[in-house]
Amino acid sequence: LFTAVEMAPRDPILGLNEQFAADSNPNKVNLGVGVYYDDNGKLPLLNCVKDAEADMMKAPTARGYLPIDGIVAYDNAVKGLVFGADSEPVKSGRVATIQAIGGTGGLKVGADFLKKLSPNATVLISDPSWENHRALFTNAGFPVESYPYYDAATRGINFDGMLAALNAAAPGTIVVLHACCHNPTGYDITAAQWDQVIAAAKARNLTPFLDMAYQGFGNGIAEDGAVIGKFVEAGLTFFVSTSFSKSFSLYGERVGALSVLCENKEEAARVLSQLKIAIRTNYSNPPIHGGAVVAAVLNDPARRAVWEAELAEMRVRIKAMRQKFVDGLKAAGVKQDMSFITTQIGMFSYSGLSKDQMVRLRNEFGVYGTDTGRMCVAALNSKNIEYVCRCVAQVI
Ligand code: PLP
Ligand code: TYF
Repeated sequence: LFTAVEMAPRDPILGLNEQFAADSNPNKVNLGVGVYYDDNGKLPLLNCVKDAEADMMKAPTARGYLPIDGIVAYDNAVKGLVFGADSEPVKSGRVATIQAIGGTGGLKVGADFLKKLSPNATVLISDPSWENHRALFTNAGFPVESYPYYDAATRGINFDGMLAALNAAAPGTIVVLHACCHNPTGYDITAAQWDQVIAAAKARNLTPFLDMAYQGFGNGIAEDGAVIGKFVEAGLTFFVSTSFSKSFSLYGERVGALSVLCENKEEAARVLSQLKIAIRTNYSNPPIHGGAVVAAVLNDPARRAVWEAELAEMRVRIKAMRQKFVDGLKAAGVKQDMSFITTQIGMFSYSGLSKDQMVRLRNEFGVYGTDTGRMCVAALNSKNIEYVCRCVAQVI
């Protein structure tokens, strides 16, 4: 049966982790995968999470099946976070939200639902994008194409190209947009440019699918979420996937969500019923723990304040590391202007380094980034920054 099975290629990002683990270089630094580490190089366990879990342990409960769409208090907290607790869509009940297995699960449930709804649609993702976007929508049965995004020549966004592609897209095209902290480039479009994207989506009758994997990592929870409000204001119906992997440092608990903004409450009920079919036929219902923890934090004012402070601390530390990276590269002798690193936002920096340079960094110095030149600046810290700057300077 399996004799003809071919070896599949490794995930270009997660595969780096395996290579990193096997590297015996004592100075090695992993800037490959998008994970936030604190200044001691440790994966944080947030105090808000610890506190919620300690409370749960005081009164352990049995584990029945959750409803197909997950914990109600969790889904409601997600709605509040994404749309605003007092927003019109939440108050009028026209958001259908389900608890998903990570942000990836939210994308997958949305993709499966969309395939039934719009079987002949094409999916557009940014060029470049998180590679799993392409794989996931391809596996759901869609042709996946891309819209221009990164412009290597100007170290920025080819916004004219992006807009032209959206304006040329067939009605019904599903457009995957990074709500904030674009992965992999670190470049987000401006508020004024979002307005133009929204106008194009409206004029061309496109289906926006906002991937919000980093809410709070850019400029703040509300600031990063403001783009959702713009889509609401424009009167569009659209999809939003949420991930708490990074913002709660709960990567392995697989906590995420999918929200679909509908025309009205009755439509949202019908949409929710179809999302449940997609869930049932994939994994039946979600796991409890991660969702229960996030709900216990978001729905408790004191814990939520702790979370917001801890998230802010992560955000501020990343920004500080960006500045240190720019300064350190200069001090290490890099002549070219690297200040673009501080105009990027979120976990990643598209460094502009070539594949050859990235391979050298890995093989000669044990500094791991992706072949595309992406580095996770959220893994830099006061102990490894100087070494990384020296190594990058050498390959430049
Ligand atoms: N979308 C983007 C843009 C991401 O970078 C990630 C990263 O993990 C995800 C989705 C998936 O999130 P999760 O790990 O919660 O599935
Ligand atoms: O882009 C990243 O590094 C994160 C983590 O298949 C990730 O989003 C990477 C690859 C993948 C799943 C998650």
